[in-house]
Amino acid sequence: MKPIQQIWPEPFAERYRAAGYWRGETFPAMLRRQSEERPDAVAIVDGARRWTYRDLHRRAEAHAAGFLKLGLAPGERVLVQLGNVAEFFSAVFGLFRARLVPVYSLPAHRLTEVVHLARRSEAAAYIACDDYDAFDYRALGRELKAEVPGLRNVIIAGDPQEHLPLDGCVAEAAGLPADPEPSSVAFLQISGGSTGLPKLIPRTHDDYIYSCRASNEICGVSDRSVYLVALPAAHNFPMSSPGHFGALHAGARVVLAASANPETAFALIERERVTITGLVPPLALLWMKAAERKTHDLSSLDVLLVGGAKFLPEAARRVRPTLGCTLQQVFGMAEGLVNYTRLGDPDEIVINTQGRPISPDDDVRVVDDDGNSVADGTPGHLLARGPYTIRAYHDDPAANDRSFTPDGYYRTGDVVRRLPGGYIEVLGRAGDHINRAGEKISAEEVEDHLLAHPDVFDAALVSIPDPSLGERSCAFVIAQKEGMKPSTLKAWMRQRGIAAFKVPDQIVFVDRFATTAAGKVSRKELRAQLRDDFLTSSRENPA
Ligand code: AMP
Ligand code: DBH
Repeated sequence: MKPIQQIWPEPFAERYRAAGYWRGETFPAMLRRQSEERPDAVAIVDGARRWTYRDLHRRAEAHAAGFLKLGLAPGERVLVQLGNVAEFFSAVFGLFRARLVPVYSLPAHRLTEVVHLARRSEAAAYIACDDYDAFDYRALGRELKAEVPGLRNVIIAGDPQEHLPLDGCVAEAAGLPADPEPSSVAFLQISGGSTGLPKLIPRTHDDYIYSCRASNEICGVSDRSVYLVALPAAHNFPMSSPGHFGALHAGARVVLAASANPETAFALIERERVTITGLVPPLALLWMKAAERKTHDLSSLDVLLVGGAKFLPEAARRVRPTLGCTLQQVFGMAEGLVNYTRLGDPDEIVINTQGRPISPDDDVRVVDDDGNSVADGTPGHLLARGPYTIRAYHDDPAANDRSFTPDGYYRTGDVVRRLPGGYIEVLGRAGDHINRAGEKISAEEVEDHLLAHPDVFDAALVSIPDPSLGERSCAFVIAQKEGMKPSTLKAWMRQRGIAAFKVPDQIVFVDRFATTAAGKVSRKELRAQLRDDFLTSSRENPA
């Protein structure tokens, strides 16, 4: 088994400890502390289920012992693909307590993604819901086990069929190992990434808890807060910005929404007196529109965080008038760096910028193509290093070479402008990925799938501006045969076992791709050119 680690050079680690960012806290210790300080406070609300901090702690301890009894050994990795259900928390805190390492997968992932994550992390077990959002994860678990021989156990929340029931993975908590080291990796988070399949991001207890704790301060989260998890719980944004882990760190209440649609979410806001939540821009637009009908009492909502993709100023301006709460823009990434507009910031800042970094020790640089710093106000590539930004992905030397500078900065891939006060405006990105409503899609990965079709000669995937999604994906395809239809190719993509958000929104068949005089064109240039041609021609022919 390859070791999992995340190492900052010692002088940096020393400074982060001395400055009080890394305090030696761990996730198991955090939950134990809450269960002692506020045993009867409600920690998790999932439909009619309400778990107090004591309940959550007891369940996590019992699972920790149960997982070890199954034969899972401390240090082993466990792929977790649970929806927004209470079991996400008992299972993940159980894994932390047993020194097992959760690897997060999103509910939208299908066989291709889970096989990749399980192989790359060398996962020994898989934990999923029986059925979630009309998809049967038991069948997925069956296929996964067949594909990845090292994966020994499939554990299911709900009706397990032939698999192991999560409910049954419990044992007497006596004899559990000591808490993990604060500097050890707590879990593998995943990156949407711009090339290929998701990359694995090792985050330590120290660094991640710091980002949650500091986010709480910036977003005003206290033990009186109620945080609604509207986005998928495994995503870095609702997990840490300030997210459900931030909320639990503060002793607040976490309310789980099975769907982020306004009908479901508004009813929960009213019932649970939700004070804070986070959304991607297309959902924020939907909520603002739905709120005009005033069907529910949203008066408890203090703060709405919007991020994951650019929230346009015109939309940002409408948050307070429609939803009656304060907007915080958040620009973050699973690799670390998170920026927020602050609660007291003037409207101009909140509406027009994506915020400024959490930490005084977030070292951000904006550079030109040659790596030289550019003046404030000038667009450039954003680089970051700091007390909660990783220095390396897990087991991916090629990505590490591309994504980190020799002196340890993470190349975010984002093109930004730095404004007075250190605020950042996101202008776009350098890499070829599509940011579809906050879901990052790698052009390369989808092109690879398209090329696997026997009648596809070549394919290029590009992003097209979209009024509701922000961006949608458009595949330009050269077919080998006449008469192929976009709907047939889409249907074929859908059954390839990939997350549905990766299926191109639009497919345009073309006869050939233009090449330069030398007969060569990089895929990057090709995509840019196809996109520009498409946008120009659709302006000329608005039909
Ligand atoms: P990931 O690496 O999958 O966690 O995705 C992080 C990326 O999402 C960032 O590098 C940005 O490209 C994008 N992103 C996140 N928040 C924002 C935002 N508020 N505005 C624009 N882009 C964002
Ligand atoms: O898009 C993201 O990955 C993201 C957005 C906002 C994120 O990871 C975060 C806040 O922490």
